[in-house]
Amino acid sequence: MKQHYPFPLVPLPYPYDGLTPELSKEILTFHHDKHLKTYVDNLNNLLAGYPDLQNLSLEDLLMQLDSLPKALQTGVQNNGGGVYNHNLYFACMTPEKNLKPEGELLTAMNRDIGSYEEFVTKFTAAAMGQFGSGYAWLISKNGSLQIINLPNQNTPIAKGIKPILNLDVWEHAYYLQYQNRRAEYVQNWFSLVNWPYVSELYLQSC
Ligand code: MN3
Repeated sequence: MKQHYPFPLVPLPYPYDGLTPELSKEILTFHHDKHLKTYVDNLNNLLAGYPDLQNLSLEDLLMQLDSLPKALQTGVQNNGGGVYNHNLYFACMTPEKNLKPEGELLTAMNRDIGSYEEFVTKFTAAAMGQFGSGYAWLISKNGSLQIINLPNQNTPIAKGIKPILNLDVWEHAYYLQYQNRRAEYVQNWFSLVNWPYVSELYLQSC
């Protein structure tokens, strides 16, 4: 994720039909090729006229929102956040179903959240409690785990907090398959989580 301008459309790390039946090929195709691509294109268009910002990574742009030119701040927050958040969301899923957290991540989860089962309950509550569009997040503050939710394309990285897992609950993430049944989408998503990858991000955050 240490790319800079022009930001690429990062390919899905699995085939478009790799997450069926929990997420249909149609959803993943629209979500990646249309929604994410739009954020990438918008971000690149925004930065096209600012050569001095073109060497900054996405993380740096998002962490320095307040020091960017005023005309860019909202656009980078929405579109830069859109790119960062989607890249994490897609990377945190895998066709290898029903994995569970292990090792140091599980130890931290048991200590800070209670258990894996408690994690599922609380993360579901965060995802369901996000009114309108946004994400549920698992964040690590120097190794200490916390569950939060944020609206729109806001991202914890803007506050210098390392996110290690997120769940997109914008309607575009599930509507084509689940219509208004966000709860069913959230429930099914847990079986897709790429816990080995989340563990890697967790260890980097400590
Ligand atoms: Mn989305």
